[in-house]
Amino acid sequence: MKNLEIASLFYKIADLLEMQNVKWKPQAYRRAAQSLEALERDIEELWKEGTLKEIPGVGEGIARHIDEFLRRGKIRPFEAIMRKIPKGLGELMEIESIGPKKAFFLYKKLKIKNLGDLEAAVKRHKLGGLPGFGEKSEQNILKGIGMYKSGHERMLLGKALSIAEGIVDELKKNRGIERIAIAGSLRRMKETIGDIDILATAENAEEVMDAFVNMPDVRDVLAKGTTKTTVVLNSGVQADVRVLKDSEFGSALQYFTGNKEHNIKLREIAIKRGLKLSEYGLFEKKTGRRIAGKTEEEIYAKFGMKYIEPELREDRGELQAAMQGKLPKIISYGSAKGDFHVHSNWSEGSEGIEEIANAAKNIGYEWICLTDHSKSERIAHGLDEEKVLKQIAEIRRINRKFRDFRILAGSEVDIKADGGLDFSNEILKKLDVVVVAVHSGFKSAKGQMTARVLDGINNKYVKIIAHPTGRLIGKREGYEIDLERVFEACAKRGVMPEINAYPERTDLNDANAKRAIELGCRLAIGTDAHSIGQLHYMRLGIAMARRAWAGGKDIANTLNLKEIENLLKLRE
Ligand code: DGT
Ligand code: CA
Ligand code: CA
Repeated sequence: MKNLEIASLFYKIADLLEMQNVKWKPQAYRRAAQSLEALERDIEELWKEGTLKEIPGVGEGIARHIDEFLRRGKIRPFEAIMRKIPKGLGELMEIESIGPKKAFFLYKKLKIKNLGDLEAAVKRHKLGGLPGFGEKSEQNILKGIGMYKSGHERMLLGKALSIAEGIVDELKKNRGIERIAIAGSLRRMKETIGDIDILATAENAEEVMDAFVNMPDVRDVLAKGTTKTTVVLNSGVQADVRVLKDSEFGSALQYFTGNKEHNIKLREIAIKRGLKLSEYGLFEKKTGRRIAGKTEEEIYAKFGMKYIEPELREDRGELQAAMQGKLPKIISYGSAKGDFHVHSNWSEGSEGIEEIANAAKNIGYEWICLTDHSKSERIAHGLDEEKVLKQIAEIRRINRKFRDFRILAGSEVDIKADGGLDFSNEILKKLDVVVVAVHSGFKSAKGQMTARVLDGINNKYVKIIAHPTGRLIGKREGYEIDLERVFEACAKRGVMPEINAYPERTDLNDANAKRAIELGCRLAIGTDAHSIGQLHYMRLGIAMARRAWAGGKDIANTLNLKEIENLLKLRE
């Protein structure tokens, strides 16, 4: 699939245009890129069908670029500009405080062409005093470089998952393939992934390995054998494929799923019982007789345990719980009946309200909550009072067209620096769901930020606190905040902390979400989708909930329309 390749090209084009101060167009390219990233079908199929323009955000001009790219492998008008601008400026813009304009400025002024140049310049204090670079800039940039480096050693779950599933689909075409599964941190649905681990059984291992190394996404082959092959993909991530004996598949899957600490503990339990557990099977120590190995279930069963879901295998007490028969029944994938956090084209999303509602209905949802930004979020085209009232009316009007489905009129309302909300109670009380969030002042002191958020959630109309820590993986650490106090207040007031499922947010993360539930909170999953294609991030949100040991009851998305209306006290 060329989807991601074209998306990243469009992001690049957007940045180039922004460097040259072009208005509007950058945003259009970014929207198209977002849609392409989230597109489930192969762009080339749509191209062949002539339906490119049905992709949200793809109009005449962008469709022409896609067409040219698929025919010629490049887009002419941009080739020339790209040649003038060094490639490394792309990584400069990954640093939080540096956008396209600053990157271009640094290049013109100091000949900074890449991160290495930038790091050297900062260390020699070349940036201090330049226009647009305040006193703390150098310090922040150094920190940003550090985060970039650590962030790029690991890939976001959302991205790695679609790459790995693409590989699995491709390998499955091989007739000899019998069983195949993703293992490792990816199977545990960890928020970031070091490398991709895939296990298979096959009639002919060599054929499978040939098919693997010949995939177009493979950049380098590091090692190729009949039991294990390791490659580097175009995205820079490593992927291993192992081909195993059928009798060992379960024990290998258990072993390579990890995590390592879970495995070590389980092996210790085995030893105490006179058994030996390895990737090759579970054996009696004395006789060497194999007693399990074909499936994971039979291995855990030999220890008197129920099957432990991979998301729980993090050595957080799951083995003790399993031994005592106290494993939680965690929320299942596909059990969400709605999404609490979605943007429409009234603010920074790609599609209109009705289109989003229809897409949600097609997923099988019974409700969806639209949460465009409030007025302070100017960059994201936040709605002012007049517009928000108009939007509520529009939602009510569209709702009349649906039976057994409802669009909830929500808003993602800014908690301002003084703890006040961006809309007055007059407006808030007209909304079905008030979601509050912090979008500024990320460097505030812990006490100040905690007080600000507590003020926000203590407003009686508030139902959800979105992305409660504000972190962006690989870009920005969360702000300092006393989450214990926030969760306690949420539990008391019936405010739901969000698990924001947008891949680079994943906020709350697993550990924080687990703590929130322990303190009595119910959680709300929001995809923060900016286009219909991103609604499927729900799966990543549920993954985090599963890693937080959440049951269906702990997550409000499992409520049907009636139950949601009761919970939110919505009249018809
Ligand atoms: P990653 O790739 O860094 O996101 O994390 P994992 O968990 O996928 O780790 P990886 O790819 O190094 O290894 C896959 C699994 O193999 C790991 O979760 C557990 C198992 N494993 C690796 N090394 C060891 C080890 O030294 N001892 C044991 N017991 N298991 C190991
Ligand atoms: Ca791995
Ligand atoms: Ca590995």
